[in-house]
Amino acid sequence: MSRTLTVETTPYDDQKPGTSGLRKKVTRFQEANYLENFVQSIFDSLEGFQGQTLVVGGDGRYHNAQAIQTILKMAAANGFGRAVVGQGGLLSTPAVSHLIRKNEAFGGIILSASHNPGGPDGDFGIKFNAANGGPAKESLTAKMFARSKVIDRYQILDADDVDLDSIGTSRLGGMSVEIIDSVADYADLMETLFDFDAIRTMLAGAATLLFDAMHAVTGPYANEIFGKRLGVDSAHIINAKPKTDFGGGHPDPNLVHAKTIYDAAMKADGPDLAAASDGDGDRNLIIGRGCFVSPSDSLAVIAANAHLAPAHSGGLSGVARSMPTSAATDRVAEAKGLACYETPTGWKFFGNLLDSGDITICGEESAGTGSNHVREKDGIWAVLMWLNILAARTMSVADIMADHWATYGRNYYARHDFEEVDAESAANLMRRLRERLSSYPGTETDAGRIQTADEFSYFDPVDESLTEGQGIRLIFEGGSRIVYRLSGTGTVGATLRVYIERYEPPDGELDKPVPEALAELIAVSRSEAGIERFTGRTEPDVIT
Ligand code: G16
Repeated sequence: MSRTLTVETTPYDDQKPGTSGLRKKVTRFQEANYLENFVQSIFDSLEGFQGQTLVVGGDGRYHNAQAIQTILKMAAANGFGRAVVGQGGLLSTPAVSHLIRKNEAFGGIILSASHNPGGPDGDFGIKFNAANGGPAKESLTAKMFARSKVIDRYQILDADDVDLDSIGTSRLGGMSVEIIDSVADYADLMETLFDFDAIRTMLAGAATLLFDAMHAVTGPYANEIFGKRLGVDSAHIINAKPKTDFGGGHPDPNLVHAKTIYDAAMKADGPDLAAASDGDGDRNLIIGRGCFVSPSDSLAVIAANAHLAPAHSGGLSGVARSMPTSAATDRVAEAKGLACYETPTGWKFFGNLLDSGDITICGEESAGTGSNHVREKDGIWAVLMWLNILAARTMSVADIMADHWATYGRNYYARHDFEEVDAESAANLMRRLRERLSSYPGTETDAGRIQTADEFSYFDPVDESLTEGQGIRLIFEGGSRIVYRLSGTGTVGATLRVYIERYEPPDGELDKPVPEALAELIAVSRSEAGIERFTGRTEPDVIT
């Protein structure tokens, strides 16, 4: 017989959810009651979940399975009626979003630190997604944080662990626990959205896909969808076995950490499409033969071509991008007469617009693209969308990009990350920029005259909430921009992100190397913010 225990605890002061949930070192999460405190703070911030369904899963990183056992016992003790859990504790973030919606669940708990490294010394993370399948809104995460600061007890069932590996239903106190196939429901959803016949036919011909699952959660999804359902040779789905430490790698689908597929794609006989996803399967990397597609451009191309996929054959209702994402998508929206929204960084800000039907497609510069099929960004979805576009247009990725820029112009774009800088120095840098905002308009720089300068805030047209302090923008005459903001996903010090963008019209020079096209703006981005003075850094750690 299991019984409910009420355990006394003391608060931690660092459980403020960031851009996407609470992310800390694994070792922090292993401290006494650290996870329990946060889970109870989630439950204490929710109302009306008694007897309801909770979806639980994670990206398989170190500590995933132990954390799930704790969460299930706490969910049972707190009165949930049913838990739906991916086999082995594995569920990609978009799959959780889909399962919440499909099961009409109260919500879900996702365990992931996304693209951050895993293993005993790596990172861990936890977030709550609501009944719409999307990440908790700011108002709810604020409640969780407030609760975490005063929490003094939590409830947990004193019971044996659940067998996470065997599909089937068991009981945990008054709660039923269903262990389900991690992939099947999600794969079925994908088949309803895209023209699998056309993609299969294309891939059975000369066209090739190379997919890197980075030893993270998308391996089983890629094997089922690309392998079994679309006929891709298993040799072309690499690093497909999920590992608790991602094979010692860094599951960030960028040109540094997915270098193998980048190198393959740059060869004359490389794959037509090389792609990767991250730790929890929501980010994507798209590379054509000889042609890297930036996430901002990928969003714009998808907005321009989504009607070629069955799910969007009737057209789009509108599109949205996060503020630091380039304005390439705005050009498409303008040409097609679509509403276009600019939101703060964080997928949670797209939720209301997707729920209200104001937008169908959205995306971010941070390798995220998605649609109204779920309420998370979706890596496999983005790859399938590109495959669908390639199958319909029978053009190479490079030709699609050239055609896109010739139609809409090109937004040259780069993001420079200064990682693990001293948090106070980074805050001072931002404060100084903020203080100087009113003096910027009219200032002449080597990159042109600054027209406006502001700190981005967002008024949500659906729930009328206001979110302030979302990044400093210097906007130049002609539309060039420099944006500064501090990341909300790091676990050590602060990460300063500098986003640099310049628009080149369709009849301009469209094929310059990006660093050359942005050279003057990059120099101004460093000097105006005093990056070296505040951070001691002369060059960014990562450029994407
Ligand atoms: C999360 C959020 C994204 C955000 C990204 C980067 O992604 O879901 O919306 O763009 O972090 O955020 P920041 O610039 O604050 O580090 P993921 O894939 O890490 O969950």
